[in-house]
Amino acid sequence: KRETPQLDELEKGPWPSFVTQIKRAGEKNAMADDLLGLLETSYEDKVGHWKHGGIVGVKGYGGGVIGRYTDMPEEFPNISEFHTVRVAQPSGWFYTTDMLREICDVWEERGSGLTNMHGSTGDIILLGTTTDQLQPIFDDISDRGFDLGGSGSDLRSPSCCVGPGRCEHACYDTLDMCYDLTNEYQDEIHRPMWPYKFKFKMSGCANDCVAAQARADCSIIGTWRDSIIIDQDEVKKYAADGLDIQMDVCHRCPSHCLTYDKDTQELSVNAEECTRCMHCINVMGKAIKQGKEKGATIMIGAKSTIVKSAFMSWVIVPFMKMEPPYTEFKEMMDRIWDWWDENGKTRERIGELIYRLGMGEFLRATGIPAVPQMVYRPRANPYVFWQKDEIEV
Ligand code: SRM
Ligand code: SF4
Repeated sequence: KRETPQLDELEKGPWPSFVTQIKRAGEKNAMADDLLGLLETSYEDKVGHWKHGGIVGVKGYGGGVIGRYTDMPEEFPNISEFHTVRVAQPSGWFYTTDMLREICDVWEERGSGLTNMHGSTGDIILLGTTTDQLQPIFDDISDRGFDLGGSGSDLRSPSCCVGPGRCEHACYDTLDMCYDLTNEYQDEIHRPMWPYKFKFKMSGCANDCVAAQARADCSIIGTWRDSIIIDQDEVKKYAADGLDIQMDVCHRCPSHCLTYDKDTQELSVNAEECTRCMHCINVMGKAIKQGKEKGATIMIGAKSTIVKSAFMSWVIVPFMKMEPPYTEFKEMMDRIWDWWDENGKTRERIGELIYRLGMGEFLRATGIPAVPQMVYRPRANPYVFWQKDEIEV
């Protein structure tokens, strides 16, 4: 049995440990066992022992596999090649258990058996295989209806919230749109051709359960155009149950557009001021419903820290109907991608290009009309740092 005193420490916390899982996998898989040894060595040496190699992949695809090698191949021969395979997830991560078993069977036979369900872009991440197994893995998973996701300078696997599959807040069919865009943009996903990566994320409402606003070059956030609908009988029930409507709903409305009359127990809205943030609906879901004219707000530019800095996305279209085949949206995307492709420097994402050349230039080139909702980077940084005394343990 392999001794791993450093890694053992990581099993002692209150949460399930990835170390325990790798140990279990290591009992039957030599790659997983070598991975334990390499990780232990990394903790001893205080350096990572992974390196990038050349490009590896499968026939006809430029993305979907990330080449990984260790710099200690003599000590850990079973993971001298340890490539990651990104497999595009079904919209909203719905599977049958049979399908999951089949994926795992392929992976136990041809890889380390270790997965990351799911990676933070959304894919099924299969962690660690050798170059000669890549094509057979791809053939096996495509026989089962799966495909590789994106990596490198291409369109990354679009991802969406669970939307109408389970959630009454969904203002458009996020699952359908994610599936539709994935099929429409097969070339863009599989053939890296751009200055850098591009991500779509679809959330059915402003609760933004896939955190599109902080992570996607293009966020598609469900909303409605008309007024919220208030059911006064249900408002009275919330008041009777002890909800402090003035304090917990009106006071926390960001545009202060709600008025509550304590005597009549009636709630009213100044619809023009409502920003459709979802706060009141989250607190009083039975009494307040979204309007009837539903669609989405299109936002641009979110990304992480490399090159310029971390950006949150900002509005470019306050309201667009979101119905298949999403022609208006796709035509706009084509214009945006053309402009980015023409002008973007290597590794410059769309948000950074707009930052460099200016919003006016972007709007002129793409034909998107300027509107007051285009508040540029309403908050500049998605990271929130908590002070010690703000944390409840
Ligand atoms: Fe990422 C680079 C892994 C989601 C922003 N990311 C990398 C590299 C290639 C870095 C490296 O060489 O170690 C990692 C490849 C690891 C490997 O061997 O597989 C890597 N990123 C991942 C994954 C696998 C982490 C995870 O386990 O969840 C995620 C992809 C899984 C999937 O496909 O589902 C992953 N990366 C993200 C996200 C979150 C998201 O997509 O929602 C972000 C922030 C949003 C964004 O796109 O900015 C993200 N990864 C980055 C960046 C910074 C890019 C930037 O413009 O600021 C890099 C650095 C780079 O590209 O050079 C990066
Ligand atoms: Fe529901 Fe909105 Fe979350 Fe999607 S983002 S799952 S619609 S609450």
